[in-house]
Amino acid sequence: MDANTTKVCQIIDRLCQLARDAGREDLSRRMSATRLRVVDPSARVVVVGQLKQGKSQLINALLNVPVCRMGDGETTSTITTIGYAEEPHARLIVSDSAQDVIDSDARPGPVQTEGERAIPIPMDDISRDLARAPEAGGAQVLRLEVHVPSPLLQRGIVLVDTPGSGGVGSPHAAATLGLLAASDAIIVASDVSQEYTAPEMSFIRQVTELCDNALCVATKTDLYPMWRDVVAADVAHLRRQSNDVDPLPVSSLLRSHAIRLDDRDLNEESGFPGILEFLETRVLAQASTTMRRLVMNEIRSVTDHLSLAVRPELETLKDPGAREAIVAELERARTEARELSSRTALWQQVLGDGIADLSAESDHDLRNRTRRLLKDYESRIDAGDPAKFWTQLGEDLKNDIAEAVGDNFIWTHDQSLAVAERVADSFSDTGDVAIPRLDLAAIGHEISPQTGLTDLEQQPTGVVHKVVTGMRGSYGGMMMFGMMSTMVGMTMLNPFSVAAGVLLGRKSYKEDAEMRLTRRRSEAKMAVRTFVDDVLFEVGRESRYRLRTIQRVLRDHFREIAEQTTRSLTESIKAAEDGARTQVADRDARSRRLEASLGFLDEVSAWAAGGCREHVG
Ligand SMILES: Nc1nc2c(ncn2[C@@H]2O[C@H](COP(=O)(O)OP(=O)(O)OP(=O)(O)O)[C@@H](O)[C@H]2O)c(=O)[nH]1
Ligand SMILES: [Mg+2]
Repeated sequence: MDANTTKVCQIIDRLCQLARDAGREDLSRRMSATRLRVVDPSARVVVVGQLKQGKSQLINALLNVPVCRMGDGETTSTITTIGYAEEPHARLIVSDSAQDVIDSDARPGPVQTEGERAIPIPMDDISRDLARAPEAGGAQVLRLEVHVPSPLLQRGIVLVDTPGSGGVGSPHAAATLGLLAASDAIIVASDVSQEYTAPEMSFIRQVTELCDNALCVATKTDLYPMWRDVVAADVAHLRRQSNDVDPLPVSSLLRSHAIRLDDRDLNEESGFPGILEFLETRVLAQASTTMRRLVMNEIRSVTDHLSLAVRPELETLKDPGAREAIVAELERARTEARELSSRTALWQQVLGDGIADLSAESDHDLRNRTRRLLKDYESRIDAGDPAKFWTQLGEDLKNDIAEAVGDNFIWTHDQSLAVAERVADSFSDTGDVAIPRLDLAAIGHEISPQTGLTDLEQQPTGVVHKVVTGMRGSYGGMMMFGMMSTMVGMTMLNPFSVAAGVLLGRKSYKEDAEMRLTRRRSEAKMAVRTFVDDVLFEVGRESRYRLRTIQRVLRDHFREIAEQTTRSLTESIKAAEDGARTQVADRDARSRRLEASLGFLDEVSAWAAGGCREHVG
């Protein structure tokens, strides 16, 4: 803990004590939560990409510890978080709730309050495939948490290795935009064996829209001598998309050799210093600024609450004769309290309307996107014989739908932030209102940087929907590319029936050919439409659930602020009355105590305000 952190903690501890003395457990709880953030800051960096792009080896080489399962025959099957601990240890986090099923849209509400259970796992076992570990006893494996001593992790970085996306038959393998929306930085890995593919390009676009800190790495440069050409082509693709990101060429193999041989030049050549610089100057720096601002805001707000109770009492103690002034003060406080409650009604309306509108608009947005796609695909089918390009068509549709759903997610995410801001605005007169960090992924949990991994992973929301079971998992946190098992069903549905033609005579075969083509086309269109409908249905339901959860988080957050303010005012009225009644003998001692507290509160308030200005402006 550095000197600054120690100072902040001391201040927080004293505020906690003052809050408890004043009987305000609500405020002391708020301070305790803040303290946790101060002592355990973390910036979550998620590594994503398609299958076998070298994500896991990149993490291992970065830390110089073999923490991630990797290799030709091995694959990352579980989301793995790697954080710091002096003693290496690992735990498997499994779901601990009997899923309660929502069987229809008409019965919304919290789908499940997901409990989690941690099962310690020997470090030797972390390279096993743990997705179906017997230790879990059949419960769903949510993630693997590994802790190792590493200077980089000690500074507050938590790395997250994700299963490669695009794996055939592994819909859950997709890293999710939900996970990404809740992360502090994203590293997108793609090896230099080939240029960016179309799905990778749309994914990179979505990632950069969702997260300010995105780094693209071009991996395995040692393996492909032509890597410079590939990277140049990638840059050209990115520029066409008006994306000014530059992929960073790296080689995990060279990095490992460099560390083993203690070879500086080789380390430079591996490209890893670039990743470290990214983590240092972008991720850690930004995380600490954000954290500082949040902490300062919390401290200032709690200080204000506490001063509110102390000041009136002190004033009446000093001048008990000023009855009129006291009455006026009480009146003012009461009016303020009443105003506040009318504002409360206003923000609740803003919130309710905002979410309801957003839900409808989000649905509309997705429908528009898919309608356009449907049209395109129908013209494609009409332009030829779908039997001939059916597999390709399915592949393209899968990617296009994933992109549309991803864009819809980002749009809805942005809009929900805007709703949060509007709600905060209707609060604005009551002082600084911290907008809760809208980790769409962390929703349903306490809002803190540590949470977030739980709600968004592959937890089934309890619905067993036969057709689209696969995509539900990844949509549980919105989807990326390559996730829809529905496509498996679609490719099996083959409109091209061979047997019939062989048995028919030549002439009649020719006559029938026209008819069969027409039938194939209409079957193909039907299949595409059914698929899109299934997607709309699932996504719509998931999206509504998410928005309801956002609404609940925002409502609780602002309600708490409103209640705290009302409570502070009530306490201040009471304190003023007490002050006027205090016996002359006790007055001096009480005044001295209150003055000391107030002096401290004023000082902290000014300090916190300074800190805020310093970093906000
Ligand atoms: N030569 C070379 N090979 C690499 C490098 N990075 C990864 N590989 C190889 O590429 C293969 C895949 O590496 P992983 O790290 O498992 O890739 P991944 O993206 O985590 O794969 P999944 O988790 O299955 O999606 C392994 O055989 C690695 O040895 C590199 O920098 N150089
Ligand atoms: Mg991997």
